[in-house]
Amino acid sequence: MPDDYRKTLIRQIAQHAHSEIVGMLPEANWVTRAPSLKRKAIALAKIQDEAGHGLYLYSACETLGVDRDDLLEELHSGKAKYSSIFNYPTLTWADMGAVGWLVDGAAIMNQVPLCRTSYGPYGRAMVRVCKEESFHQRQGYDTLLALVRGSEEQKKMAQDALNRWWWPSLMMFGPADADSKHTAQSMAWKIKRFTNDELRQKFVDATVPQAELLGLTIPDPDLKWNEERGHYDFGEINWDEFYNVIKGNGACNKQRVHDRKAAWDNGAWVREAATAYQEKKSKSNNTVAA
Ligand code: FAQ
Repeated sequence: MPDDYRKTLIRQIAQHAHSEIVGMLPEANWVTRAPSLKRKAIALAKIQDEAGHGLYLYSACETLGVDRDDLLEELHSGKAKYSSIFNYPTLTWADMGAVGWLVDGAAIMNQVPLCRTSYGPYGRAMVRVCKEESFHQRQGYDTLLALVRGSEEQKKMAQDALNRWWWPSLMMFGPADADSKHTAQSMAWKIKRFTNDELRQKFVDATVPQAELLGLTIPDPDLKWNEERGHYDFGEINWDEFYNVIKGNGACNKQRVHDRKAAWDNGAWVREAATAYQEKKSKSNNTVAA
C-alpha cells in the first residue's frame, strides 16, 4: 500500500471517527430535557449509535497500523480535526430535529458513496453506519414535523433552528473544490467518490423540497431553481466562519474538547479493569492449555 494513500486514509477515517464521538455531545445536552419518554428513548438510541459509529471507524483505522489511543491523544491535544458542525450549540429542542434532518442528512449524502470507497474496511463500516444515519435523519424530520404542526411558537422554534443550522450544514462538505487541497488526489485514489461541491449540490437539491413540505423557509435569498442546470442555485457560503471554526475558534470548540478529554480521563478505570480481566483470562487459558 503506498504510504501517502495510507496516511490520507488515516487522516480522513480518524477525523470521521472523532466527529462521530464529538457529535454525541450536542445531543447529550437534550437527553434529560426531551419532551416525552418516547423522544428521550429515541435520543438515547441515536446517541449510542454515534458511539458505535466511532468504534467501527477507530477499528477500521487501526487496520492501517495506527493505535487508537494515539488517535484519541491527537483529538485531546487539538491536533486532530473533527467536523466543524459539532462546534455549534443546540439551544432549543428544535435543534435536535435540525441536527437529525440536516446534519445526519448531510452525513448520509457524504457517506453513502463512501460505502464504495477503495479501502474495504472503511467501506464496510460505512454500510452499517448509513443504515443507522438514515433512521437518524428520519427521526430529526419527524421531530420538526411535530413542531411545525404545533403552536405558532413551536413553528417559530423550528424556523429558528433551520436558520441557525442551514449554513453550517453546507459547510460540513468541506471547502469549495477550488480550495480543497485533498480532493483531487483522494478522487484519483477513489477514497472520495464525489467532490465536496458535488455532494453539497446534491444535498441542497434533496433538502429544498423537504423544507417546503415542512412549510419552513431556507435562510438564503439567492436560493432558486435553475432550469438550465437542473439544480438549485444557492448563495455564497461564509468561508471565513468555516475556517475560523476549524481553527478552533467556534462557539463550542473548547467545551467539546474539554468534555471528550474528561470522558477519557473518567473512563480510565474501565480500561484498566478490562485490561486486567483480559490478562487474567489469558493466564487461565494458558494454564488449561498447559
Ligand atoms: N470540518 O481538502 P479537504 C456525522 C478540513 S459525521 C472540519 O476538502 P478532505 C455523523 C480537512 O480535514 C461528519 N474540518 O479535505 C453525525 C482538511 O484539513 P487537514 C464527519 C474540515 O478530507 C451526525 C482541510 O479542511 N464526516 O456528522 C471540514 O478531502 C449527527 C481541507 O479540506 C466525515 O468525516 C469540516 N466540515 O474532505 C454524528 C466524512 N471539511 O486534514 C452525530 C468523511 C474539511 O488537511 C450527530 N470525510 N475539513 O488538516 C470526508 O468525506 C472528507 O474528509 C471531508 C473533507 C469531505 C470532510
